Order: sequence, then structure tokens, then C-alpha cells
Amino acid sequence: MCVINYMEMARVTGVPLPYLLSRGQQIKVISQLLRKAKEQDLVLPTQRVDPGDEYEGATVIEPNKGYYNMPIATLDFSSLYPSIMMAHNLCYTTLLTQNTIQKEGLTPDQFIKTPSGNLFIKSTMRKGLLPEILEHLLGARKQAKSDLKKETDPFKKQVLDGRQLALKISANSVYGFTGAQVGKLPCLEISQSVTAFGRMMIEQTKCYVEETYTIANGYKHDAKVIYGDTDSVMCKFGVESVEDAMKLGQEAAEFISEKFVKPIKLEFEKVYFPYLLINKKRYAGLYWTNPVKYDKMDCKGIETVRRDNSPLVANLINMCLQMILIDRDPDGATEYAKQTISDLLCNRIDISQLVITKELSKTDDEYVGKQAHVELANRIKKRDPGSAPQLGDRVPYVIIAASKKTPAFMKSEDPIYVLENNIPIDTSYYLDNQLSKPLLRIFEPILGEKKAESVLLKGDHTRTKTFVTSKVGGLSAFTKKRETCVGCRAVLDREGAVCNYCKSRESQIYQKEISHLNVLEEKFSRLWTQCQRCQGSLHEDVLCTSRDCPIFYMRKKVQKDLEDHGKLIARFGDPEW
Ligand code: TTP
Ligand code: MN
Ligand code: MN
Repeated sequence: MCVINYMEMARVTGVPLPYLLSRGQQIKVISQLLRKAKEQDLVLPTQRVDPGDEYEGATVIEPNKGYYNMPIATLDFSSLYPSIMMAHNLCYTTLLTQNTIQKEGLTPDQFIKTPSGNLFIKSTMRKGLLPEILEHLLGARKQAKSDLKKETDPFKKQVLDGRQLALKISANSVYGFTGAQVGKLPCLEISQSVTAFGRMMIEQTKCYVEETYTIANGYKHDAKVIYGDTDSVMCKFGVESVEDAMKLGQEAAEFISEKFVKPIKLEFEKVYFPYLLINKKRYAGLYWTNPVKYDKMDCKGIETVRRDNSPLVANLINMCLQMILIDRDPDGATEYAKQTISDLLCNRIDISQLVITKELSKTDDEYVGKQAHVELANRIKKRDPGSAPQLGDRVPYVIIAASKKTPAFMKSEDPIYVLENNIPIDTSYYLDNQLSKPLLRIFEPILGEKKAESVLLKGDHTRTKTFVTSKVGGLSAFTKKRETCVGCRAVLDREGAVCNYCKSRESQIYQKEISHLNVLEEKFSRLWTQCQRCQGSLHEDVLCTSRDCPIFYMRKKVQKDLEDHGKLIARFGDPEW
């Protein structure tokens, strides 16, 4: 279906297919401008402009941070910037100067002054090229959106959603084109007028909501806009059910759309319930478009997906958010977070959860300051030049324990090397530098700033057994020079597996270790099959070594455990019994 979507884009924007893969957004705008200009017998000027001052962008409404256990309705303008350009006829060909107004003797009803003080002729006098281009693009987006609505196959739905999104970006790129100061035809009068209108409109929308939906006007509660970004407002109407919030949201959107020039349209988009508002551009909530069942958990700006964090962070944050939002159990989430922190500090977290990866994007001396992944790459180069990471590779590493004053960039180590040599992990690094910030961010709106820190980072769960962790990691039991009895861990003064005291139970102990070996073997074969399946290969010896994949490390870890356990079992020798 890629080809079909690209065909659609090529048709709408008038560029050859390969351009859609190899070129950016500007060429599409230029192509459309040329097409429209030709219709009107106009030529496009070539101009060199020196980049001037930045113009002011969009407004983000100061968030009223908190955990909202009530429905929050989101209203958002449909194609805001394109619709502003269409409503007010903003174009290169409609821009006026005071001079032209005087020379042509234009009267005030024939042009408008934008909130940034720029002048444009009305469409009744002359219709702009950009508004026409946008009509065409938005027409195509509307078609894709209505096809999307009718489609029932989930895969084709995704394809159509991709199509309407690409058309949305193309339409927004028309605005971007006018504001690109190093572009082919910047016109800041247009772009700054667009953002000025946008800023005015979001403020007005907030006022309309808060002035209209009041107890004084016969509603049950006073509505409050708790957050908004560029062209959206999150409204707390005070109602309890998703259904009521949807009704009020729809009503407000219709009523407020009337206040603006066509085709500007405010739409009811969705309800968040519950809603965790952390900060500007950072929030999470359950996303409802029907009152029966939520569509998904929606997270914005939260560490759930970023690849350069360790999986531990993403998984813990994700789990906590699920407990807070889906189970609505903030206390349970707090306990879970504390338990994970305790597991981390006691070395009970699998190494695959601790691997951080960063791209080696520059050569050594281009980096300002020392970086953990760069230092590691250098160290590997010395140790084993053949396997050293190359420019552009992602370098996986874990942070290992070292003396107190050692800087973090010196403590990075290859996870496989760590596994093979039983090197202990610096677990408090993971708590202080990876987990604590994102965790505090999601718990502060719930517990309050002071309490979040004392409950999560200072409780007993962070103190227990610290002496264990400060010594060496869990794997180190196998590295000790003097063997211990498999049954009771007493130090042995001779070869073999058990001490004299345990000798009578030797068969039992042996059976137990064998059954553990079986567990490890099964685990290993399951992970191996998973890797094979993922790779789509049935060859036994070709196995993926993707260091971006946690399964790879789990498999390596189990493989190592298997080897160690095999050695342990060998100590029993040939059983006589
Ligand atoms: P959105 O509300 O994401 O986009 P939209 O209003 O154009 O479309 P929709 O109908 O889906 O709501 O963003 C608001 C404005 O922010 C958008 O009109 C222009 C600007 N913007 C860009 O300039 N570039 C972009 O890539 C996006 C997503 C938005
Ligand atoms: Mn919008
Ligand atoms: Mn928006």
C-alpha cells in the first residue's frame, strides 16, 4: 500500500514519485505554487533573503498540574494554520503595504489587518494562491479521513491514517515554507500573522469555555481550562461521566466554531479520563472517543519509549502509569515502584533491563565533554579492535561499580563483557541518574513534591541490604576461589560438591541442581526460539546479535548461567549412587 499512498501524494502535490523519498517538504510547496502560478500567468520570483529575527510562535497555556480522576474534554482546531491562511486569505499575492493601499485608493472594507499588524487584501478582491493550494490539500485529507472512517479492516485503516497524516503535514508545511528564513521564498508577514492569529484564538477559546460553562449560566459546575497547546484546550467541565463530558465538549466546539471566520473549525477530539498532567508537553491519560470503552493509554513526552534510556526506566514508568490510569490505583503504583527500586539495589534486576544504548554519531574530538558510550568505544578499540563500534553504530553499555570518585563516563562497560566476567553493576547510578527524575515527575502530581521524594527515594526499601550491593553483584558467587558446599555453602577443604555433613543428602542435592539445570535449559531454548522466530530464520547457527534487543541480553545471561551451572554439576563427578 506504500505505492498507493505515494501515488496519492504525488498527484496532489505534483512532484515525481522519487522526490517523495529523496526530497523534503519545500519542493512539494514550490511545485504546488508553480502549478497555481501558471494558471494565473504569474512567475515565481527568485530572491535572496538574509535571515532576520525569529518571529513569535504558538502559545502553551500554563498547565494546572495534577492527577485528575474525572473526565477532561479536549477541543482542537481542525487544521488550524491552514484554515487561518484560508479564512484570512494570507498569501504572497495578497500582501499589501500602506503604500499600495494609498496608491490604489483601497477602502478599509477591502483589506484586513492581522494581529501582527500586517495587511492583506480580502478574497472578494483577489484570492490568494496559498489558500487555493490549501483547499486542494485539505480536500484530499478530508477524503482520506472519510475513507478512514468507512474502512473496517484494521490494517487498511492504518494505511489511510498514514495518508491523512501525510496530507496534514504537507498542508502545515505550506505555513512552514513561508516561515523558513533560509528557504526559497520566506515571507514572515504571512507566517507571523498565522501564529499571531493562533495565539489570539487559543486565548479566546479558553475565555469562551470559562465564561459560558458556569453555574451562573445554569450549568452544574464552573468549567476550567487546565491546559492547552497551540490550538487545543483541555477542559474540566466538572461532570463525572465520560458521556457528559463528550456532550459538553461537542456542544462547546460547535458553539465556539461559530465565533470564527470559515473554514476555521473547533472540534471535540477526545476525553481523557483519568488524566495525569505533569508539565508543559508532558501528560498521560486514558483516551476515550466513545463512552463505552477507552481507545488507548496516551502518553506525551514521557520516558516510555526513548531508546537511550534503559528498558528498566521505560518498563517501570509504563507499569506505574498503567496502574495509576487503568487500575486507578496510585497507592499500588507507589508500592510497585518501591519494590522495583529495592530489587534494583539488591541486584535482582536482569542485566537486559539495564542496558543503555547511544549512537556513536561523532568522532571523539567532536564531542564536548566525555561521554560514557564514546569512552567505552575507545576502550573496546584497545582491548579488541575487531569488535570496536564504528561511527553510526549504537553502542550498548551498562554502568559498573567503581570507587566513589570515578566519573560515570569511566564506568561504562560492554554488557556481554560484564556478564562474562561477573562485573558488579553500579545500581545506585541507575536509581539516581536513570529512574529518579522520570519517577518523581509522574508521582509529584499525585503525592506532592516533597512527599514523592521522601516516599520513593528515601524509604526503608532503599536502605535494606545496601551492604550486599556495595560489595559485588549477584553473579560473583561463582567467582570465589575457594569452592563452597552446594548444600549448605560451607567452605570446602577438598574437591567435590558437598561437605561431610551434607554427604548423606548428596543425591537429593544433586537432583535439585539437575532440576534447576532443566529450568535454565528450557528458558534458554524458549529465548532462542523467540530470537529465531523474530529473525525469521530456521538455521540453527545464524542467530541475531542485535544489541538493541533485550532478548539478546536475556539469552546471553541464561547462556552464561547455564555454563556456570554445568560446571557446578560437574563437581559432583560420576555419582556412585
Ligand atoms: P495540530 O493540531 O497537530 O494539527 P492541525 O490543527 O493542523 O490538524 P488537526 O486537524 O489534526 O488538528 O497542530 C496545530 C498547528 O501546529 C498546525 O495547524 C500547524 C502547527 N504544526 C506545524 O506547523 N507542523 C506540524 O508538523 C504540526 C503537527 C503542527
Ligand atoms: Mn489541530
Ligand atoms: Mn493540536
